Amino acid sequence: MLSTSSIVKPLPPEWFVDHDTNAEMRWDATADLGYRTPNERFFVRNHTATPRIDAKTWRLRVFGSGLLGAPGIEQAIEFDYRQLRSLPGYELEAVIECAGNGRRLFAQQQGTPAPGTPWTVGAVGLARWRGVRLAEVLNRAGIRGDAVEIMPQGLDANYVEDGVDHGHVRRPLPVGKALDDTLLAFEMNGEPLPPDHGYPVRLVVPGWVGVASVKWLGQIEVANHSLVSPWNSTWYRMTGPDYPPEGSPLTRPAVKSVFQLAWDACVPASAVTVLTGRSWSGSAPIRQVDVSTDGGRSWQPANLRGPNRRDGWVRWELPWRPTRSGPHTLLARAVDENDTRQPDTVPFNEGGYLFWAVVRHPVTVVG
Ligand SMILES: Nc1nc2c(c(=O)[nH]1)N[C@H]1C(S)=C(S)[C@@H](COP(=O)(O)O)O[C@H]1N2
Ligand SMILES: [Mo]
Repeated sequence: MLSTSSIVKPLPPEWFVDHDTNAEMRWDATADLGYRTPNERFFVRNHTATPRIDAKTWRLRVFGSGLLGAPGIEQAIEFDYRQLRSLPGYELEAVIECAGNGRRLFAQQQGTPAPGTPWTVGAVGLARWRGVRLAEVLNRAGIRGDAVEIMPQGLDANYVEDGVDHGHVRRPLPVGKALDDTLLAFEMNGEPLPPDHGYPVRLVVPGWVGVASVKWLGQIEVANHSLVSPWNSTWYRMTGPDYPPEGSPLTRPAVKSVFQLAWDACVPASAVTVLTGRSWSGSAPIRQVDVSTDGGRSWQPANLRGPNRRDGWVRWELPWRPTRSGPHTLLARAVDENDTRQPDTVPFNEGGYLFWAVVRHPVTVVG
């Protein structure tokens, strides 16, 4: 077992790669899994450590200038766990992906390392989330027509970096997205949220970078003006020589593809191996996935399987019978229904966010 005390669930090394307070899912261990990622396999991204929260004493506080009320008096309303669970339920399936997923590839593929958790491509998972629509709660709290942004905040410990205390994890979200399809989730794949994934209640912001889906939710500020936190002003925005200095906070990641195969996997020569993988986009279903087994010289369309919806991913496969032994580079390139196609390279950004170029996956054909 890996020993990171910041995560509660077991992290067997055959399922996870240890990144200190974070745990990356190993795609090569997912061949037997269905469409959704089981809770015990789901990657964990913790700025600090998983807090243990008692649902009986837990409260969600909703407050701020974006709520109806008498002028000059701050409005605030609290919901407890039972009240929340008694509201009309809502379910959705959504991918949660860390904005830094693929960060290691800025170094490995483009020669420009970026600081931060060196994820390969396993900081992503898909679950069925059940809870209540955030719109339901905001409407009951009396959100004003001129509210602009909300700021959900976690109950985990303050995030301290290089001696600077940045406070609790919190990130502004525009009211439009909050009222559209954002969920206050208390179940993940039919079970109460596991501690590491936000128990008792987390936000799920479909199609947006993972950091928007604040875990262990304790309060939501609703404001009639725009809001700022380090999570939208310092981190989780694109900065660097190819980006305008003011930048803009990350919202939807673009298109990505992965093979469900170990890095440097061995594949038998003169036998058929069915290559399997998944592709997803933050904005639309996937139209097509092309696979190359010869380093990008020739491409063949993969067969798409099963569900293929916006906010989800699609499974695909392609049988491959290698004829030559030795090192090979596999590539998978997806295009979504908005015509967004994975590029060969992406411009560098200092945070190492949103690596969405085609991944060059090394394998060795043996025998
Ligand atoms: N309160 C809180 N919410 C959080 C985080 C955190 O550290 N604290 N990490 C965020 C980030 S960066 C990501 S990618 C997702 C990861 O969700 P998971 O750990 O359930 O996979 O949670 C987000 N919500
Ligand atoms: Mo993240």
